[in-house]
Order: sequence, then C-alpha cells, then structure tokens
Amino acid sequence: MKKTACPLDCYDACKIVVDESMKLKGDKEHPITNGYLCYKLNHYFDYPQLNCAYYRGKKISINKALDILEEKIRDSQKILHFRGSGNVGKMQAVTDLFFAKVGATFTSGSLCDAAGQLGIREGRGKNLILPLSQIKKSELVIIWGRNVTSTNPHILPYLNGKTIVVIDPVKTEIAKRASMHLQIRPRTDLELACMLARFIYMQNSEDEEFIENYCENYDYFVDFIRSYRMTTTTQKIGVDILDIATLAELMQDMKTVILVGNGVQKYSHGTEVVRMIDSLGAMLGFHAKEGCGVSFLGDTSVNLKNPFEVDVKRIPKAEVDFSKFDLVFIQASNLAVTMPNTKRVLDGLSKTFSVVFGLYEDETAKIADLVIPAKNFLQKSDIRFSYGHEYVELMPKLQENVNAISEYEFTKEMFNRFGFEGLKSEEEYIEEFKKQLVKDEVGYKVPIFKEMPYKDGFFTKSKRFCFLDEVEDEFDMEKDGFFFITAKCKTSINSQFKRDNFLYVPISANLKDGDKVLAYSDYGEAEFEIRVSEKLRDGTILVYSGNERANYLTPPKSDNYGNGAIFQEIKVKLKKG
Ligand SMILES: Nc1nc2c(c(=O)[nH]1)N[C@H]1C(S)=C(S)[C@@H](COP(=O)(O)OP(=O)(O)OC[C@H]3O[C@@H](n4cnc5c(=O)[nH]c(N)nc54)[C@H](O)[C@@H]3O)O[C@H]1N2
Ligand SMILES: Nc1nc2c(c(=O)[nH]1)N[C@H]1C(S)=C(S)[C@@H](COP(=O)(O)OP(=O)(O)OC[C@H]3O[C@@H](n4cnc5c(=O)[nH]c(N)nc54)[C@H](O)[C@@H]3O)O[C@H]1N2
Ligand SMILES: [Mo]
Repeated sequence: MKKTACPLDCYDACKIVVDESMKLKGDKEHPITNGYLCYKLNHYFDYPQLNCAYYRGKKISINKALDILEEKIRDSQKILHFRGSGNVGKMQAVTDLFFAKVGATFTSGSLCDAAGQLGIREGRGKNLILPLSQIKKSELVIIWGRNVTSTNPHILPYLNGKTIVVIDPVKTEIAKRASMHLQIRPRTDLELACMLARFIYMQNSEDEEFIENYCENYDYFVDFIRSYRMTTTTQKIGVDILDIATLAELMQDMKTVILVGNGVQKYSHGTEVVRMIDSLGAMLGFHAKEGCGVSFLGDTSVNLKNPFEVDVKRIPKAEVDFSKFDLVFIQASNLAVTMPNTKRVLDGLSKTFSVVFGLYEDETAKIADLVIPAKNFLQKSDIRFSYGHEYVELMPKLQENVNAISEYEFTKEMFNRFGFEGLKSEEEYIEEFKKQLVKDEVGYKVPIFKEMPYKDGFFTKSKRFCFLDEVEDEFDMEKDGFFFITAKCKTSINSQFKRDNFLYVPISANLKDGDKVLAYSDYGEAEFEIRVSEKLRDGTILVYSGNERANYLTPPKSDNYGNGAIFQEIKVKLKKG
C-alpha cells in the first residue's frame, strides 16, 4: 500500500491510498480526506489516457512528435506557452524553464480566482489560508458563493452542528440544509456586504480595538458604505431587509467564518467584491479572533521560493488571441471548452500551429496539429499544495508508463535538444519545495500558515488591513436577459470527467425539459437542451463549468484589475428553436 495525493484543482487536495491493484481509496488519517474520495477519483480509470502522440490526426511516436516540435520551435518567432490547471502539482511548472529560454510569451492572471485573489491581497497584503482548526472552532459558517457540496465536499464534516447561512442565487444542496438562505440576485454581493456593514455600524458593534490597532482607511470605508441607500440597495439585492438584519445580528453574536467561493468574483469588479466581503469581516475583527475568519481560495505559493519562477513577457489569460502566435503550446488545459468565447478561441487556433500536451483526447487535442501524451499523476513524482487547507502532500511515482511522458521528462529532453544547461534533477526540485515546509503530527505545512494567520498583523506596506473605499462598476444590471451563472459540476472538474451539457432555467421561463433553445449574448450564441430547475431564482439561468457550449456566450475579457476571466459579466437571451 502506498500513498499519494489527488492532482486535481480543488480545495480539498485529498490524500490517496493506492493498493497493489492500483485501486484508489481516501486516506482515513488525513484531516480532510477522512477516508473517502469524490466521484472524479472514484471513476479516475474510466477515462482512458492518451497512449501515443498524434500529428494532424495520425499516430506517431513521442520521439517523432518531439522532432516536429523542435523544428517548429526553431522556425517560430512568436511562441505562446499556455498552461492550464488540469493538474495542479508543482512540477507542472517545470516546462516554464524551457519555454522561457526559447523566448516564449506566457499568460498572466487566470481563468479562475485572479480577481478575488487580488481583492484579498489589497486588504491584507498576503492571502494566507484559514486553518481548518479555526473553522472547527466557529459557531456560524457563512457560505458565500461557494458550492461546498460539489466543490469542497470534504469540508462538510467540519460544518456539523454549526449554524449555516448560504448566500447564493441558486438553491444549492447546502442551501437546502442551511438555517438561512439568502437567494440574492447574482452580482449583488458587494451591495449585500455593504448592507450588512451598515447594520453593524448602526448598532455600533464594529471591533473598535481591532480597527484602531490593525487597520487603516476605516473612515473612508464608513463613508463608502453610507453612500449606498438602504431601500434601493436592498431592492437591487432582491432579498428581505429583515433577513439581512438578522444575518448582521448573528455575525455580531457568534464566532463566524465566511467561506467565500469563486462564484462572487466572475465579474469586472470581482476584486472589489471579494475585498468588500473581507472588509466586512475586518470590521468585526474576524481576522484576529479565535474561531473566526474570511476564507477565499488561499494563495498556495505564498512566501515560497519557487525554482520555476521565470522573468518573461505575459499577456492576460482570458484575452489571449492565438492567431498572433506562430506556435501555441497548450499544457494541461482544454481551453477549447474552458476559456471564454469559444468561437474566438477556435478561430485563433485555426490560424496557428497548436500543440496539446495533455492527458485526454479532449476538444482541444482533437483540433491540435500536434498532440503529446502526458503521464498521469500516478506515473510521475510531484508535490501539491491546497487552496482550502494548510496541508501539503507528496506525490511519489507509483506506476510505469512508456506510452507517455512527464512534464519533467519533456523539459529534460528539450533542454538536451537545444543544448540548454542548468536543469536540476526532478528530486532536487521536489526537495526544494519540501525543505521549505514544516511537519506537524498530521503532515507537511507551509510555515507561514499559522493557527491565527493575521494575529501579528497584516502584510501590507503599513502592516495594517486596508478597507475598501470605492468601486468602479458600469455593468447594466437591468439590461434585458437572464443572469448567466456558470458554477462547478459535482461529477466533473471543469472539463474533465463526467460533464453536464444542459442549460437550466427557472420555472418562470416557461420552457420544459428537452426543449431546444438558442441562447445568445453580446459575445456569441449556442444551442442548448433545457432542464427546468426549481433551484433557480427568477431571472437567472445556469450552466455548469465544462459544458461544451457554455463559453460560446462568455466575454473574452478580464476583470478591471486582476487579469481574471469574467464569465458571468453578461446577460443572456433565449430563443426557442
Ligand atoms: N466537483 C467539482 N469540484 C471543483 C471543481 C469542479 O469543476 N467540480 N472546480 C475546482 C475549481 S477549478 C475551483 S476554482 C473551485 C471553485 O468552486 P466554488 O468556489 O464553489 O465556485 P463555483 O462553483 O464556480 O461557484 C460557487 C457558487 O457561486 C454561486 N454564484 C454564482 N454567481 C453568484 C453571485 O453573483 N453571487 C453569489 N453569492 N453566488 C454566486 C453559484 O451558484 C455556485 O453555487 O472548485 C474546485 N472544485
Ligand atoms: N464558463 C465557465 N468556464 C470556466 C469556469 C467557470 O466557472 N465557468 N471555470 C474556470 C476555472 S475556475 C478553471 S480553473 C478553468 C480550468 O480549465 P482547464 O485549465 O482547461 O482545466 P481542466 O478542464 O480541468 O483540464 C484540462 C486538461 O488538462 C489535462 N491534464 C490533466 N492532467 C494532466 C497532467 O498531469 N499533465 C498534462 N500535461 N495535462 C493534464 C487533460 O488533458 C484535461 O483535458 O476553467 C475555467 N472555465
Ligand atoms: Mo478554478
């Protein structure tokens, strides 16, 4: 029996026990995995891995594929290295060392949490992970735009016996079980946080000592929240003002943890939304109180020396125009599905030479000129961090596979072919990460992730928490059409594993299961099959991330500051087919 960790881009970062027959089980001793795995890992081997390379649809050897790639790189002026998050092991980034040496352009930001990450950093300086122990000690857990049952299921045992409040336009599974569900209109989280802050301010229950000793900009924050009129703002949010008042009281009386998810920040002002929720927490001193805290997706690399850091030209990920490059190298991303504005993505790819280095024959591999098969997480060595808890796991190689190559092997081969020097051994790189960790009775941890991460102050220049005091937001909320929610699916991880391709509509949309519709936005259109759902608020429709057509509708744009994708910054209309 051997142990490794799940490679998927997920809060839980589970530890896995692998038996002789390569059966995967959850590790009972791991603080979060708790002995069980999710659908995706339980069906890991149902999805066949690529077992050879392809050039324009024809099978070729890996060596031949690398010959073609080498020649192409030598002939290309403009190369793009686009790395996704199909596997979040640290060794994925070793390929950066090679592509930096050939002068490739890289991407900045992400399709994921970049807007919110910046919001947290602007307030706190660094985005440290809230340790599981604080969640355990809390009394009230506010689940704010995070669908824990699907995306963070191993946290559920930590929520037992606590008062749960859910803020989500969708009646998610956890919302059904919650003491209170604020089923707000999408894109009104900043306003809701403002109203909660107003109630706390009116009742004089802010944490004065904390604000005085650890914060700055509070007076401007007060001016800012007071600029929102109670009645019109509550109408915009679309929930009962008494519910908002009740939640404000609960937050004053109970030890509170806010679990903020990706759902709140897929908008142009995503940075400010997350910073506003964090400011609300700071107003009550949550960052320095036992059993309290605001937890967004944590920064896994904070304070780590990264041996793969490179100094390169970068362009915002969501906005990449592939046609501007002679050669596009796509690693661990199925961007023909997961990137915004699919039509633009496909047009761009058709005008360049594209290489996919991946695990599956996914949509992007199917249209690529060259496909290089990657080893899966069991077939190579790695180390992984989590953005939902403080533990780090080693991922030793457990299986041979001669039909694919690892990211390290790829890099080594390319270094050799180009005569580059300075690549260390795989073990040395993993050791460079490992030696920066500390070990407690449970496992490896990043040293900066302490019990109370901000007890000794913040990491901004002034060492103080910096409150939000303005927002730039020009989106027309009343524009005709539905709000377009794209949340994560329980049985897939973005485009990997079992996807859901339906378009969910509320009962009031007057459609029925099986209807075919054309959905269109300012950015594109696509056909969908309808499923009617009582979970949706009127005026909103939902597709899951990984839906093969969802991103035909989404904008190829980034948020105002963080270079994050803004999948939900649209209104969508439906035409029955
Ligand atoms: N099963 C599964 N797990 C996953 C993933 C997966 O694809 N499948 N993906 C992984 C990845 S890459 C990430 S980044 C994380 C993200 O996981 P989460 O943080 O859970 O993010 P989402 O599922 O995108 O959105 C969460 C919730 O936000 C709600 N929401 C949408 N718009 C709004 C809004 O305007 N306001 C509010 N308050 N809520 C809104 C949605 O209805 C949804 O329930 O999950 C990871 N875990
Ligand atoms: N509309 C909409 N779009 C979204 C989202 C949304 O909420 N709504 N979510 C966004 C978010 S949060 C994220 S993180 C992105 C994720 O989007 P992507 O980065 O595209 O991630 P995945 O779809 O998980 O996986 C992509 C590919 O990774 C490859 N892969 C898996 N393991 C390995 C490996 O070990 N090595 C190599 N070389 N390849 C591997 C597989 O071939 C797989 O097809 O999607 C984004 N797209
Ligand atoms: Mo993500």
